[in-house]
Amino acid sequence: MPEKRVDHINFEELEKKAISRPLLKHIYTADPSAHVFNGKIYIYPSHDIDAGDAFDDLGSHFAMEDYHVISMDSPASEAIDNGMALHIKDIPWAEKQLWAPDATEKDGKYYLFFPAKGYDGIFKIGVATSASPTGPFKPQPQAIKDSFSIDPAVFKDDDGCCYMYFGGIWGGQLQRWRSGSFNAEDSENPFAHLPKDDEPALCAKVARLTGDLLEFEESPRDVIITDVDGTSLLQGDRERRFFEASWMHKYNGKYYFSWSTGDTHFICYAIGNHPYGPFTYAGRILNPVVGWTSHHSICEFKGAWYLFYHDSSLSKGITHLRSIKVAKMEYDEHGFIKTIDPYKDLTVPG
Ligand code: FUB
Repeated sequence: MPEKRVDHINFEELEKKAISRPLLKHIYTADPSAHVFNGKIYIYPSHDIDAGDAFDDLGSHFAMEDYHVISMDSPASEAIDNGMALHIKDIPWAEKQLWAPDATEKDGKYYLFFPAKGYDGIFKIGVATSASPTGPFKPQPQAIKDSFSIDPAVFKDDDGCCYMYFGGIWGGQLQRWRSGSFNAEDSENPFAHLPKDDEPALCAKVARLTGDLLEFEESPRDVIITDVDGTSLLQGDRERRFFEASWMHKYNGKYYFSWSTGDTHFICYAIGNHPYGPFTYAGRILNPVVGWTSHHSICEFKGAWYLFYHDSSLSKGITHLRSIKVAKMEYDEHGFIKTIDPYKDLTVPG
């Protein structure tokens, strides 16, 4: 993961052209998963810190240790930091790197899903529960059985069934699970075990959750993304292929799967007729932001749609010190999402 160049960016100009401001300034936050519970917006972000770990292609500099839940009465109102909701020291199986989380609600109970590296250096996904959307959350003693990789996003369909979408390549280790078990060979090389450029791209994964939301009810399936002609996107199609940051939302009865293209810095989406897909590539939601990563969520509030995302403008381009933001999202008459430029008349090169 080479640092994105920032020496050419005029941050004063960027600030003026930005379409939205950081929602919080007293802490750094990223990967915002937003939901409406009881008429209020709750955001479940990563809590970025500078732990002093050197920048590398595996993302070791993302050394987060806890989660804070953020609440807002509306997308225009003040964002409230509700304090620490879960700390890594309270998760028995997890050693480090609390990356992008998500949450859902069932029968008045709240579930926080999160990735972390275990003491064996392997990313797994855990779940913690609380009676309140803001926590504190009590983690299960073990990671979810058969879970792997990073970036869980839990989607509750209209029939109440919950599906977890997850996965991320390079430091997110998804490519190490291609044979069904973890391949530890060449462990410091983030590019080892990836498909070749002319092979179908590695897919995000989806699994339906059990009724108690604590386990997978089935083996994870591939989230297949095809071009309009029905062919799978290729690994070498770096401006469109899946990298990390899965999200699912439903609009007018269709399922919209969205993701980050990682090293090309776009948020893209594809549309399907079922939570399992397949999904047809439909376009870009967000052009590149300042900072290497791009990670988002999409949430409806009072009939309008919002994109929650992050950038590194507040930290003046430091990749692992990001700030969550929100912008209004619009669809055209055919249900396609209008691409958002995070800075008016200003392109941040990938
Ligand atoms: O925040 C750590 C990692 O960076 C996330 O898990 C990825 O999606 C990327 O945003």
